[in-house]
Amino acid sequence: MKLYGYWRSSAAYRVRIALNLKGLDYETVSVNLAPAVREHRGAAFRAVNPQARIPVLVDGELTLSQSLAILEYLEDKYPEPPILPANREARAFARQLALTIACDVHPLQNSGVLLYLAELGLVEPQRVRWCRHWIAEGLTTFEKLLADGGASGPYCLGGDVTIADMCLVPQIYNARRFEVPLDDWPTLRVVEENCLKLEAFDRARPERQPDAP
Ligand SMILES: N[C@@H](CCC(=O)N[C@@H](CS)C(=O)NCC(=O)O)C(=O)O
Repeated sequence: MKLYGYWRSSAAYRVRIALNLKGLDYETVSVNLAPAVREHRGAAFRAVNPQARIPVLVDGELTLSQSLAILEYLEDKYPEPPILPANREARAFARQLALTIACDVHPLQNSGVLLYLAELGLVEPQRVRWCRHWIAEGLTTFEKLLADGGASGPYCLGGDVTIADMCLVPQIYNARRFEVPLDDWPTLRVVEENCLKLEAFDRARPERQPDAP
């Protein structure tokens, strides 16, 4: 398998964790998202993904974008170890948590959105404030959802890692990047700490990627 990604992409980070956890070998193809380069906007990468976004997983004849679709595909094709709970209600909750981040938090701070906000006239401190606002709102919701769901740790849904953890850990990485204080989310910090003790998460960290500076 081939994964088009970028060291600092949190959506690619989700997929790296799943691939590692399932013990799958893959080749990394780095697509440089840095504002000065924007390799993803060029014709070569658009031929891979017309949406000009990463991650993209290539598995034989299949070329698939959208990190959550990729996670579900990996789960279907390589079910062991599972990254979705067997219980229907828990599975729905794992998806709810994952989508809270993937649909409602992460898209508001990706590089294309931030560049467009700059075009609309928002200066850097305003753009950072924008990111911090949506990250804080999303993580507050996530913390409350875990508390209401009776979170007992060590991971979001108890003893097994799920797609919820795969979305949470990269989002906390982004929160740190934008210097969002994490004090209000003690449960999330503990889950992150527990996840990062696992080799699959540790090897997926941005700073451990071959294209990291
Ligand atoms: N919903 C997509 C989001 C993909 C996405 O926005 N990826 C970012 C990197 S984390 C990207 O390619 N950004 C490029 C841009 O915004 O122009 C997914 O989950 O895969």
